[in-house]
This record gives sequence, C-alpha cells and structure tokens, in this order.
Amino acid sequence: TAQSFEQHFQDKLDNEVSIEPRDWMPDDYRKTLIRQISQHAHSEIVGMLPEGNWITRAPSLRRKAVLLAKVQDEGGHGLYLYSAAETLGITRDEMLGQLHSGKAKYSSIFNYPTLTWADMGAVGWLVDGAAIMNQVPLCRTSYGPYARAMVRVCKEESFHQRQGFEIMMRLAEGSETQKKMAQDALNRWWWPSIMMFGPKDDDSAHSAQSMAWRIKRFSNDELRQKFIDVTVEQAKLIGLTIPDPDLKWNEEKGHYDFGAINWDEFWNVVKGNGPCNKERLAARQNAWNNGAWVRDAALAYSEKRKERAEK
Ligand code: FAQ
Repeated sequence: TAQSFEQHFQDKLDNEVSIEPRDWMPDDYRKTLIRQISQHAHSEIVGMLPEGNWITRAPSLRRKAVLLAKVQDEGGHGLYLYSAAETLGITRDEMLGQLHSGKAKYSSIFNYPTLTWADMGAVGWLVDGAAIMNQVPLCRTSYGPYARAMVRVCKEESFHQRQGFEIMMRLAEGSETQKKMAQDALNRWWWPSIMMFGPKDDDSAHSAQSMAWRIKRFSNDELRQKFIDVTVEQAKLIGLTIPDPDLKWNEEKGHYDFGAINWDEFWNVVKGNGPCNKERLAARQNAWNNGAWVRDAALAYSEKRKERAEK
C-alpha cells in the first residue's frame, strides 16, 4: 500500500540507508532532486565559461595546463551530475531545454565577469572553496547516485581550490601591481561568493523540506558561516583584506560576524539581470546549436548500424 511504501522510504532515511533509483520515493522528493541536481550540473557547465575566458591568456605553460585541466574537470562534473539526474526519469535533452529556455537556474556566481588573471586565483580560492563547503556534506545526501557522484567531484574541487589559492598567494607576494590585482579580485569576488550559499534561511523556500529528506545536511546560513570562518584566516595568511568593514571575530559565538549581504543584488542576478547572464546563456545556446551536426551524425550512424545488424 501507499502507506507502507512511504513508511519504508522514511525508515531508510531514518537509518541513513541511501535511496536508490528503483526505490519508491515521494513525487516531490524526486522533483526536488531533479531540480537541485540538474541546476548543479548546469552550474558546472556554465561555470566553465568564466575560466575558459583565460585559457588562451594564462601567463605560463604551467598555468595554462593547470587551468585547462580544471575546466575539463568541470565538464566532467557536469556529466556525472546529468547522469545522476537521469536516474530520476528526466532526459538530458529535457534538462538542457530547461537551461536554454531560462526555466532552470544555475549558480548566480557564474554571471560575473573575469576581468584579470587574478580572477582565476579568486575563482579557484573562493568559488571552489564555497563549492567544497556546500558539496562535502552532499557526499552524504540521501539519494545514492548524487552522493556517489559528489565523492569524486569533491576530490577534484579540493585540487581546484588549492590551485586558486596558490595563484593568489604568488600574486600577493609579488610586485605592488600584482598584489593590487589580487586584492582587486578579492574585492570583486567576495560578496558574490558568499551569496552562492543561497538566500538566508528565513527566505529559503526549499530548505526545511530538503533538510527533513536529508538531501541538505546543513542550512544555507550554516554553510555560509563555516566558509567565512575558514576563508578569513586564509586571507590573513597571504596578507589580503576581506572587503567587509563589519567583519569581526565574535568570541562568544566562536564565529566571525559579518556585514549585511546585498540581497537585491543576489535576486537580481538570479532573475537573469546580472552583468553576464545574457552572455552566458547565449554561449550555451550557441554551443548547443553549433553541435547539432554532431548529434545528427551520431544518430544517423547508430541507425545505420542498427539497420545492418538487423539484415
Ligand atoms: N544562484 O530554497 P533555496 C560549482 C535559488 S558550485 C542561483 O535555498 P535550495 C562548482 C534556488 O535554486 C555551484 N539560484 O534553494 C564550480 C531556488 O530557486 P528554484 C553549484 C540560487 O535548492 C566552481 C531559490 O533560489 N552548486 O558549480 C542560488 O534549497 C568553479 C530558493 O533557494 C550547487 O548547485 C544561487 N547561488 O538551496 C564550477 C550545489 N541559491 O530552484 C565551475 C547543489 C539559491 O526553486 C567553477 N545545490 N538559488 O527555482 C544546493 O546545495 C542548493 O540547491 C543551494 C540552494 C544551496 C544552491
């Protein structure tokens, strides 16, 4: 009966047994996962664009090889995530259709421009740093295929974060101009990075249900606070200043207090009006359109093979 299916699902959650593709699950659990996993996949793929912008201009062969590898990893993460979402009964074409029509979201962070080489440092350090903070707990998310995909993704993100921090460290100990470049990148990426964790808990539409289903293990504000606490110390280490005059260690709480986040800016970017939203979406739509001949050729080839096999 429906009730015993539901009970079985709840027992699994309570006992930390992962939910697998063939298990019964509530419709809304399935929907929430499709939404989150597909948006996560889109973020990885759109997230290749701001850094792709610097591959041809990396300052040395070593930096170029590392950046190229990082951007390829992001493509791989997108593919694992699309595969994980497909196990829930949505096709890749449907997901991409939702991205291209603007119906599906992707992370707000990728709608900001990468203006200087130091931005490659800031993106790796802050954006991948925030991504890891959010994704390590997702290795224990209740849906098996998503959790397993996250294990490998997190290992790679951790390399990405270090390569970004290393770029910042080198620039920060370089010439006056290089140090300024690093500080300028930190100034521009800090606030958008802490917005990546999503709206504050009171305004987070999905959090309560996603926590109850053990999809999310920590709330948006909890993860944001953890990220700020570790990143402030890293900034100190390399002699850069976090652009927040209200940032202050709170002895009683054992956390940093921080200034007000500009939520108008956040929602504006989420709604499609950030500095690069149109450019990012256009790049993905063009890639899709320009790849049509590859899909057509692959399909024609597979049909020809099928025909031959039938003869
Ligand atoms: N941007 O109720 P909540 C990466 C939307 S890391 C845009 O709190 P939820 C690695 C949200 O979707 C980045 N939209 O939602 C990389 C919802 O709208 P909807 C990707 C946002 O799902 C690094 C509405 O606001 N990581 O790609 C954002 O419970 C460097 C209400 O919000 C993930 O996706 C935002 N920042 O919590 C790649 C991690 N925040 O869907 C390249 C997995 C919220 O109803 C280079 N996702 N919204 O239309 C999650 O953990 C969650 O989905 C949250 C949001 C925490 C992002």
